[in-house]
Amino acid sequence: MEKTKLIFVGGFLGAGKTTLLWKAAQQAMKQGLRVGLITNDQAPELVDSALLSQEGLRVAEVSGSCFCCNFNGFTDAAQQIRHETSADVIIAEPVGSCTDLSATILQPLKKIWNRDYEIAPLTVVADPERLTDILDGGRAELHSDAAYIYRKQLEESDLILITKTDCYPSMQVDELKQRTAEVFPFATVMAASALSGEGVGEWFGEVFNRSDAGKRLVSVDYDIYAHGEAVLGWLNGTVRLNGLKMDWYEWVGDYLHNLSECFDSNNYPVGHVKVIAERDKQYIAGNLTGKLSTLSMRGAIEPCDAVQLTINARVETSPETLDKIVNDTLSNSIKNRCKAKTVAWKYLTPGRPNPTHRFTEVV
Ligand SMILES: Nc1nc2c(ncn2[C@@H]2O[C@H](COP(=O)(O)OP(=O)(O)O)[C@@H](O)[C@H]2O)c(=O)[nH]1
Ligand SMILES: [Mg+2]
Repeated sequence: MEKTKLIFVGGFLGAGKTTLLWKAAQQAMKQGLRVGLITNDQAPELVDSALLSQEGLRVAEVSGSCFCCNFNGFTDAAQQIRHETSADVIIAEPVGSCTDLSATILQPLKKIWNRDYEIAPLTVVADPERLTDILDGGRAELHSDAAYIYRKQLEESDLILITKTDCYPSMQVDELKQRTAEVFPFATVMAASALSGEGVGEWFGEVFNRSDAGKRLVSVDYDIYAHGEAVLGWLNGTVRLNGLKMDWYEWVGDYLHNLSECFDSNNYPVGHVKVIAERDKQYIAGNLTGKLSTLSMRGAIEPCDAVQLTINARVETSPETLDKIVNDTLSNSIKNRCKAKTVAWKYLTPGRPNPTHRFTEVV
């Protein structure tokens, strides 16, 4: 069996990783490639997996721990996809608050799994607004330790992909590319819109054809890293909503709007809040990647009386407070309209990262 190309797409929460996976997988399949995807989170009930599966893609999930701290969970998932589908390429999305991937994932893969996988350059996806603020020496509205993680992700990248280019004039994108290349001269800098697809093929071609992965190791202070992750409350939940025939697009929009107002008014910075409402093959997905102005929605469900709603929230507040806000807002939003039955519900603070491997030399 041929080697499978393994492409990692890192980058901070809300940067556009999952959307890129989805668009790149669609384009690659059109070229006749067999594609598998791997998502990752600290807890089960992933919106990303639900969303990608809704698109008919082969998705494996490593949940309960990040790839770095459960390296064998990652390789098990990759092996499963490789053997079930004879995948030509697997695209994997590590947790958005993870860094030090070169030392903890790429080097061990190059050393131990060289027979089965050819590793692509480590891509780090960056949202233009947050990236600009970081280049300006700011914190992108994040806690300083979370901003530290953001910078480390960029520092260790082989390739920085500026995303969401459809939202900005091309001159502004070109300027940002140039500034990024000056600050991170070792990385290839590219730009794309995963939403429109522009630039995605070029990025995919670049990483698919290159195998200079994890060219550098960066020094990461695990105390700051651990604290940068621990300032975020983490909540993953799934509920079944039953009610009268509802306009679910409007309901999901109202719910996210109310949640966002609550986070903003309390000054709890949002890493990423995403929800997906599913009914058979139909879905509505909603996202917040910062303040209320970042709210976006897509998809459609015909009016019906029951959906399954999955919520993933990473917000700078305690998990208990996050749980209370998400729950109270849910209760207020469904009042007199429908009933909620909990399928799964978990809130936590990520533990201190404790990688399975941490190489100190480039392989
Ligand atoms: N306009 C625009 N929005 C995007 C693009 N890529 C992602 N997004 C939006 O950014 C938000 C976060 O995207 P997601 O892929 O879930 O980010 P992740 O947390 O890095 O996986 C969602 O609302 C997406 O719809 C893009 O290229 N253009
Ligand atoms: Mg994602």
